[in-house]
Amino acid sequence: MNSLALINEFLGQPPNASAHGYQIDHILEFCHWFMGALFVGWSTFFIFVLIRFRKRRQPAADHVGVRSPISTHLEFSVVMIEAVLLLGFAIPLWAKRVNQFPPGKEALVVHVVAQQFSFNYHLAGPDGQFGRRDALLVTNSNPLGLDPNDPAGKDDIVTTGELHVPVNRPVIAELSSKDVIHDYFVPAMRIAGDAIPGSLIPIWFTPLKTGTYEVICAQLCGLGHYGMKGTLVVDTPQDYQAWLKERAELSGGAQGAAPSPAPGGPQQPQPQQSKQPAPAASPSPGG
Ligand SMILES: [Cu+2]
Repeated sequence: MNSLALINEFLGQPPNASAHGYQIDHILEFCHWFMGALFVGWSTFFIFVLIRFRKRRQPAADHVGVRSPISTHLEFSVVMIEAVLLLGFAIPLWAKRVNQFPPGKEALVVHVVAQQFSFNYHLAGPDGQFGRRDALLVTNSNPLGLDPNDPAGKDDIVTTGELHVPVNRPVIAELSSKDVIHDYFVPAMRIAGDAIPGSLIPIWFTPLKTGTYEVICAQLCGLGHYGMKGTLVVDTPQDYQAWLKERAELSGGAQGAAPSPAPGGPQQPQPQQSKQPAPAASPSPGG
C-alpha cells in the first residue's frame, strides 16, 4: 500500500485482510482526501469572508452580492467529482459484491444467526448439508433449534462467538437473526451486512491473511449492543481442519440434546425423546 493510504490508518481503519478490501480502501482513500480538501477549502473561504466582509469595512449591506461565476463552477466541479465517485466506482464495486458470488462449491458457506447479544454460527459439516432448523426447538443448549431427527444435521457444527475460516478461500456468510435487526460487521474484511429476522442475506469475502479479527454488531440492537462482539479467526488450512475436528468432537451430535454416541460409532436415526420444545426441557444454568 502506498503512503496515500495513511489517511485511512490515521482515521482509525484497521489494515485490510480481504481480497476485495483494497478496492474499498482506494475509494475510501479518495473520499477522505477529497473531503479533507473540501474541508480546508471551505474553511479557508469561510474565514476569508468573515474578515473581508466584516462590519467595520462593509457598513452597509450589498444587495447584489456575488457577480463572479467562480462559485458556480466550483460547486459544479464538486458535484461532478461526487457523481464520478458514485457512478464510476462505488456502484460498480457494490454491483460486483452482490452479483458475482463465488460458486457454492468453491466457497465455505456458513449461516450466521444473530441474537441479543451474540453471533451464532452454523456449519454444514463433512456432508455439506445443513440440518433442518426450527425455532420451536431452540433451547439454551440448542441455540439454533437444530432438528436432532434430521440426518443432514448430525454432523453439523454450531458455535457461538468465534468462527474459524481457512485463508484464501471465499466465505459466504448467510445472515439472519433470531430476534431484532443486527448487523454482522468484520471491519478488517471490509464487509458488513444486516441480519434481519425472517430474511437470509448473503455476504461474501475472501480472507487473505491469517490472524484474529474483530466482529462487531453494527446496528443498535438493545442494551447489550455495546458488548455484541465476536472473533473471526483466519487459519491455515491445517489449523482450520484441526478446529473443525475439535468442534465436531465438542458437539459430538449433542445438538438438540441428542445423546451422543460412542466416538466414531455409526449413528442410527432413532427417534429422540428430547423433541418437545423446551422451556421445560432446559434446566441449564446461566440462561
Ligand atoms: Cu446486535
